[in-house]
Amino acid sequence: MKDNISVLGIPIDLGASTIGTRLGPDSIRLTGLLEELLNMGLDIYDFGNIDIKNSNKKIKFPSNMTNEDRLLPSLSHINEEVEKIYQRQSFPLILGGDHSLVLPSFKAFLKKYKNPGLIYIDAHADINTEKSSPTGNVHGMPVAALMGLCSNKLNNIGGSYKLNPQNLVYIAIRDIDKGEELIIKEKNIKYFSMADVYKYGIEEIVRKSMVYLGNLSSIYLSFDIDSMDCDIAPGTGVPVRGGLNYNQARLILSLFGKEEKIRGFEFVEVNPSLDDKNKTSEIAKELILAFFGKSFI
Ligand code: 4U7
Ligand code: MN
Ligand code: MN
Ligand code: MN
Repeated sequence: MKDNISVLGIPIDLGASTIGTRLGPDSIRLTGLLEELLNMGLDIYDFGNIDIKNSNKKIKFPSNMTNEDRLLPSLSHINEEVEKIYQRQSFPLILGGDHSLVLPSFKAFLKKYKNPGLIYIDAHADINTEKSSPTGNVHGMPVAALMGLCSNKLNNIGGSYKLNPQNLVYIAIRDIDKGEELIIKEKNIKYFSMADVYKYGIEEIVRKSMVYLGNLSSIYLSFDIDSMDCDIAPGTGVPVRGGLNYNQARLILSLFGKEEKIRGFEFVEVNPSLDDKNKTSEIAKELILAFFGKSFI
C-alpha cells in the first residue's frame, strides 16, 4: 500500500501563535519531494492543498481558543477533505500546517478504522484543554480533544469518535505543561521521553512502541518537526532543544515506514518563515523519503 500515495497539503496556521506554517506544504513540495518519490517507483496522486482562510491577527476568545471563529470551521473543512483522500485505495501523506490539523485528520482515520492507534512524535504532548492551556493555542490541544477532554465544540469536530488513551504512544516528548502532566499520569499514557531514546536507542523504541500497540491493526503516525533538536531543524514555531538528531529522526521514520500496520502519516509544524535557508524543509524531505523506503546506508 505504501507504493501508492495520496498527498494532501493542509496550509493552516490558525492553531499556532506564530504565523508561517501555512507555507509548510509548499516549501516541502518545492524541495522536489514528490518527484523523488516518483523516481523511487512509487505511484503518487497529489490532491493539492486545502483552501484555508488563515488570519494574520491572533484573536483571543473568552473560550481560551485563539482564532476560534476561523479555526473551528477550518478544522471541520479539513476533516471533510481528508475523508475524500481516504476514498482512494492508497496510503495518505499529509503535509502541514500546524498541529491542530491532527484533530480532523485523525478523526477521519478513527472513522475509517476500528479502534486505531496513534504514534505521536513531538517535543510536546499537545494534550492541554482550553482550561489548562497557558497559551490558548489549539495546536497544543488536539490530543485532549481527540479523547473528548475539551469543550464539545472542539471534541466533536469530525464526529464524536474518540481516541482510546491506551492506543497512544508519545515519542521524544520533553516539554510538557503542568496540566498535561496530570492528564498523562491520570490516563496512564505511554511515552518515550528523550531520556528513554538515549537509554534504549531508536530501534528499541520502535520495537517497544509496536509491541505496546501490538493488538491494534491500524496505526497513524503524526510527526511534529519540533521533535527534532531545534539547533538542527530551526524552522518551527515552538522550538525545543535536546531533541532527535538527523540520523535518529531518519532512522525512526525509516523503521516505522516498514511497519505494515501504519496506514497514515502526517508531517507538521514546518514554518519556513522562521528558518535558516529553508533547511528544515530539506530535512523534512529526507525524513519523508526515509519513511517511504529510501535507503541511506
Ligand atoms: B505543537 C504549549 F504552552 N504546550 O499548549 C501550548 F508550551 O503542535 C506548546 O506541539 C504547544 O507545536 C506546542 O501552547 C504545540 C506551550
Ligand atoms: Mn475545499
Ligand atoms: Mn505538536
Ligand atoms: Mn511540538
